[in-house]
Amino acid sequence: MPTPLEQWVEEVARTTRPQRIVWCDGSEQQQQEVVEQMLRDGSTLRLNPQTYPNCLLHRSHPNDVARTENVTFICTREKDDAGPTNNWMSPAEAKQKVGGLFSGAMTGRTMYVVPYILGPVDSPISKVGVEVTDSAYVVASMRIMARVGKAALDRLGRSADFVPGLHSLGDLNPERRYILQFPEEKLIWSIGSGYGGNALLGKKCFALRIASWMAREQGWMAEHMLILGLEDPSGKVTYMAAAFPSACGKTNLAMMISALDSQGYRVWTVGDDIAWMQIGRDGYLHAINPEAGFFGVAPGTGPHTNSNVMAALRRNSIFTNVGLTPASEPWWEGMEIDPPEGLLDWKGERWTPGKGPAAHPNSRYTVPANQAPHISSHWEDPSGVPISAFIFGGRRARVAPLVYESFGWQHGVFVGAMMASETTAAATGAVGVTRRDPMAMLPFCGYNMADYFRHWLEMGKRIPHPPKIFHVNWFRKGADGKFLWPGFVENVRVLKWILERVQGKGKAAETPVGWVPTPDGLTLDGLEVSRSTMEELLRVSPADWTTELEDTKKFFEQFGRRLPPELHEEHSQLAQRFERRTAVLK
Ligand code: OXD
Ligand code: MN
Repeated sequence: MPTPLEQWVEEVARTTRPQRIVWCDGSEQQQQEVVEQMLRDGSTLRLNPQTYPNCLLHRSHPNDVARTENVTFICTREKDDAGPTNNWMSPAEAKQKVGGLFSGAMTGRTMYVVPYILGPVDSPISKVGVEVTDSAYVVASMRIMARVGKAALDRLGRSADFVPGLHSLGDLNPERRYILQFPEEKLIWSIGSGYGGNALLGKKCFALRIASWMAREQGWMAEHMLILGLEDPSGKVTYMAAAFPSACGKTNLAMMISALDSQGYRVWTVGDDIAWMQIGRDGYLHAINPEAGFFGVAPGTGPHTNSNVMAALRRNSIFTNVGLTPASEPWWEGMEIDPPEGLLDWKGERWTPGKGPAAHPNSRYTVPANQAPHISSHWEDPSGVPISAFIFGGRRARVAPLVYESFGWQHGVFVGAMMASETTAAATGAVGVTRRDPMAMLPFCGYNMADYFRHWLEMGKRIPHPPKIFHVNWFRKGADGKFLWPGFVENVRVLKWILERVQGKGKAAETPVGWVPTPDGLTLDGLEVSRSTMEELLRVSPADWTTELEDTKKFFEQFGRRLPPELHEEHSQLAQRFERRTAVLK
């Protein structure tokens, strides 16, 4: 009797008609065969084996360099279950329309079957997925990003408890590109793109869109959050999870070198992009990192901004759409190395000054998590790590202060729900436009976000020791358009204040938006930031917040009566707090 997995693979092969089928066992030998295939495909090169051993450079099709949210759909029977912020197609229409594109799509190609586990191999929180793909690049990348092969098959056995994901490059024509999630049947279909966020189906499609649906059904949380541990001078480690939109520095924060290392504050990495969290027996929310690797944005990463990242990616890594030096080494803007003579850009063309960036702004490195120099000794703990603080954040030139603490869980959920950020190159479309991105989940929530907010509110009632909720903004700019806060290694100063607040310490002043550090509340020794800059960084401007309140109101309106009334309540309370303050000042 074939297993449910074998039956599904057979069915897929009947439709896609590959030349051959390869079951991925996760072995090194098979990985090398996959790499050979990538090299033969012509879009991948080996990097310098002395300086970047076992590293590859992959160049994608130039039209396929970022997530394509406009062709990403949530396919639920009822449109309202996908909600107003998701693209929707009915499952029947989606299968009819896109099923045709899969027909014969793998003719003459190899079909790889990639069984994988999201989460530590022996964790009860982990889950099994299986991706079928015709892209060798996807196979090699999945082997870094998830626990692939035999361990997954062993965990699955003859069970049907896996999330199937069907992927084909198709003809890479954006007109025929679709990323489809069917959360009711826990199924993923993706065609026409080889880009990580569209094609590594364990990542955004399963670990966020499908998992967020499962999490609501089953009473846990799947979030677009990094996980880090902050060690204090006593050696105690306090864990925090932070949600920032794509390309806003999650990987850098998770892998941060601490400017306060000499004072005994250091950061341990657990995850850089996704957190799955369940209430533990101790009453704390426990988080695992479902992934096994980091798919980080390369430009802007250098030895001064993040030497941990630079050290991590010196071996066994795949670089996508970065530049290439004549020494066969990767190159990108912000690497702090002058562009060498003979540099090739991300398309493989000769780069010259003035030609634009050599590396694509969304060029990436894919690196095994265990190569992070400060990987936490608990990063594969089956029961996860207990989370004491949630941190929301975005890129805001104005409005949001450097850091503030919410007044409690319900207010914190509102803070997350009104999050906004300037868009980045991680998704196609205009860059630098401010858009609301609740909990950094706008592109990743697999269901109606009004129900998602409800789920957050309900979780708060169930967690005996809920994390405290904070908001940060590393990206505030002065009148001259320059960033006010140095960011990177210095962000630990903000984490230290958060830790102190968690411990019931930390100096703070009450403002309408929440608790903000007093000017002497942050540890600033050794840092050259003037008092007036600090004041500007921590300023809560009523005029900016009036616009913010109006914009949030409009955003909330689209959810109609489905939006939890608690959020309207929080909205009017925030408005009233500003009104009261203005009245006092008058
Ligand atoms: C990512 C993203 O790649 O959010 O993590 O786009
Ligand atoms: Mn992400």
